[in-house]
Amino acid sequence: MSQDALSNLLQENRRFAPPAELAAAANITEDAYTRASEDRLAFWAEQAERLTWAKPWTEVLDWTNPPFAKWFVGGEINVAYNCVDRHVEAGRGDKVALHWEGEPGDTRAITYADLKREVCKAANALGELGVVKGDRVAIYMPMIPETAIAMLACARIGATHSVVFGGFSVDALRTRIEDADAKLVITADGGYRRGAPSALKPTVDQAVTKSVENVLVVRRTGQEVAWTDRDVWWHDLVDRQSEEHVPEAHDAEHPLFILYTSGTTGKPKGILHTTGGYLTQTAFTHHAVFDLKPETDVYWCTADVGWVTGHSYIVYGPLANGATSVMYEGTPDTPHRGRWWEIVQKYGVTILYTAPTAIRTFMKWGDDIPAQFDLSSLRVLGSVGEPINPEAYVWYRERIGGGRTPVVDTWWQTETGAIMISPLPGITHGKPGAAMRPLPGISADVVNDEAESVPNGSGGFLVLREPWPSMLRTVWGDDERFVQTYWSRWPGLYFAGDGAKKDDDGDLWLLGRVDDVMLVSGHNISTTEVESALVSHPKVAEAAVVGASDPVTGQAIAAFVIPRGDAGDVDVEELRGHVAQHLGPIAKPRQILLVPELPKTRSGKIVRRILQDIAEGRPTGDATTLADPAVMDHIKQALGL
Ligand code: 6R9
Repeated sequence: MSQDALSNLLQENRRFAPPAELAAAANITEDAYTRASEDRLAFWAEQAERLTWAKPWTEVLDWTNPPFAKWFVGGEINVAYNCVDRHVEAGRGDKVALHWEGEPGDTRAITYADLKREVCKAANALGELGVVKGDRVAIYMPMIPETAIAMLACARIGATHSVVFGGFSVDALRTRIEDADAKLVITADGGYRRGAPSALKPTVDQAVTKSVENVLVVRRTGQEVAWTDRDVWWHDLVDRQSEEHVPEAHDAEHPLFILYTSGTTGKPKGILHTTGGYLTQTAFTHHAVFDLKPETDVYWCTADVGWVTGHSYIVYGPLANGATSVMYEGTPDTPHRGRWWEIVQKYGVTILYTAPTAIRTFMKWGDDIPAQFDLSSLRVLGSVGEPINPEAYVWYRERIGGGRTPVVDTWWQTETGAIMISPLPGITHGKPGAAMRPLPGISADVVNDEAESVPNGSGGFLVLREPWPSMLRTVWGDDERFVQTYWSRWPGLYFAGDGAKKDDDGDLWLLGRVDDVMLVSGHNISTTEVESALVSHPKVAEAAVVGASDPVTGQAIAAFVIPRGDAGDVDVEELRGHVAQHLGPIAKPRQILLVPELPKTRSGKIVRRILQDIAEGRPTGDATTLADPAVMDHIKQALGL
């Protein structure tokens, strides 16, 4: 995105007030914003007090060497103790921490007391394998309780974990093992996906490098695995360990984990998160944004643990808060398309946190599916990963939330570690499609090319003005890249890489990655807004929009549309007219291609680069980060390529 600010095209006038009952008992009230703006550091110090520290900090923030921050300087804390032991010590050992549901229908209920035993045994097992504080451990696992147990065991002993998506290839896994110099890989024989065991161990066998001394293997599917001297079964090693393990206090800035962002170019960046600030902000935001009442809520985040959302909002935030969570291993359509709603009904889920890509898929599958289940337990719905289209927001609220539930659209990144911009369910009058305001203690802004704050009613670049507790501390092994990527565009500002606009009330709307913004006849147009206009047409299930080079307009808008129901029905001219009517003639797509699927990453983000190749008539590039590489064949087939 270059000179002129983003055109402010979309108009949305619907508003949803918080339910009175929720507002009356909300965890966070308006005064939190006031207190945080009066004294931001005192506000964060107050939030850090939710945790149990082994040694108090002497300074909240050391920002003398920006952009390298130190939070809660001198403080010492054990993350696993905070997520597990302290709840048991407080007499809540019998409370369920995880209702785990395997894809084939097997289940496990794990209480906080169970979790403590398992984490202690796993921590002792890591010790027996020679893993010590400061070592790196790669975790390549399906969605099973041992994944969370392994992460917590690492945190307990001070080993830094690097979770790699169970869907990633040999190359992706090897690069990550190598970059972090991992000493141990924790994996499983496989996991269940789409009704069948899907192997993991063979990928690890091909990906291990010199630094790896052992591979610790959980038996999940029972499938045949190759075996070497370096391999150790989890049940052989962990099961015979002592259930006692004394948690050592670690420095607030001790490295907790590395998580690689795929990025569209260059080698993946190992985003480094540390201990005290990360846990403070994940715990606070989980409490505030979801209005969590640990005694009565049943919380379910549907993300994969291999995504930052799984780290912060399946493992660390909810467990630090003593929540009861659901964890599900498999896909939403196995064995039937109502599986998620069956799970909500079965466990009485009260808070659901998922991604727009899933919501749009459910819209496509039809309203009658969720309607067959009792979803009346739900009281707060969350969204993350992409801008949520207004239509998807309203569908989610109506069809899943029965028209009662606030929808919180949460903006954040792997780099921010925790939620940064979001409505609060007891306060905010929600606007469909808007992430609304920065959370208390967070200072986000929208600026123009000159780093000037834009007035209400205009768009520009999303930036963060002040350091925050769960911010990334660096790119693993590459301080220079950390500074270059995030802090060099404008001195003193964190550049998030997203476009955003302020509406007339000053509320924030996210507009997609700035690399994806289209420049049509001199106007910056957001892919998100055109996609939302398309999705608001009753015959459109999903849409992805890219700028394709055009001799006349510089770039022209090319749209890929998944029709709802029968594609034969859809009149492409009508859709072009629909966009023009909603956003103005400048945003009318040059071409609309009807496709059966869209290329997406495992966390559900559309990979526009590949669609741009198609729109510009090139052979399509690297598809290795796609959740399902076969999608490209289906698209090409549908387009006769
Ligand atoms: C948590 C996560 C980060 C990028 C981010 C932005 C997009 C995430 C969003 C959103 C609009 C939201 N994004 N949440 N855009 N509204 N509520 O997704 O982390 O995988 O690192 O992706 O995702 O573009 O910059 P990560």
